[in-house]
Amino acid sequence: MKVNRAEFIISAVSPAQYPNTNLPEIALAGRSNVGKSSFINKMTNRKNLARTSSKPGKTQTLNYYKIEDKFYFVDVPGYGYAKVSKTERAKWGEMLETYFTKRETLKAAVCVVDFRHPPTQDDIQMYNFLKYYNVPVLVLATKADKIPKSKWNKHEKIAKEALDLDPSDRLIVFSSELGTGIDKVWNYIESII
Ligand SMILES: Nc1nc2c(ncn2[C@@H]2O[C@H](COP(=O)(O)OP(=O)(O)OP(=O)(O)O)[C@@H](O)[C@H]2O)c(=O)[nH]1
Ligand SMILES: [Mg+2]
Repeated sequence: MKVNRAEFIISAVSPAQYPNTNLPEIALAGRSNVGKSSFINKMTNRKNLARTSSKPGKTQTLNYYKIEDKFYFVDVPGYGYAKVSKTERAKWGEMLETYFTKRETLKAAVCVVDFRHPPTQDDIQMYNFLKYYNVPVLVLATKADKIPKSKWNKHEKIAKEALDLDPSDRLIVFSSELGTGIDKVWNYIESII
């Protein structure tokens, strides 16, 4: 898909604020600072559509981006960020649970993991949570530019094994720096929306 139109729509916290257009949605899930917002920018060929930061915890709400009037990317706040209070964490959990379990227009979750390291306990938990609620998952192993290509196969195998990846779910190696994997991700998105 060649993206001509991509626009920020709303920062939502509760279902009343979700758009009611019935367009399909693809949500980004992953550890804070892993590269979810950078993924959205790379896919839409925009520098600053989704706010990115070297400081973790930038995305705090469900941020909706409408792509070509065809679907939404939903940027979801990341997990594993230490400096949040118990109350904030509980609010975050409730917001995600409501979204992932009840949103009928949700077509798939992109589970973003850091390709340099094995998936964390939080990554595994998020993946299992999505599987439990029957959300189709694309595992996006990002920051691939940070490791040599000769190690990609090994890292891919480790990631799939750690997640116990369902044969119906795909893993795509990605880099927001180099654009690695963009075409594969577009093919995936176009096949599900
Ligand atoms: N080298 C490299 N750096 C990346 C890549 N993707 C993201 N980054 C960097 O990682 C940092 C975090 O990226 P974000 O996209 O803001 O991460 P996020 O997952 O949206 O983080 P939160 O909003 O805090 O949940 C930024 O400094 C990005 O430039 C990548 O593919 N390669
Ligand atoms: Mg973000």
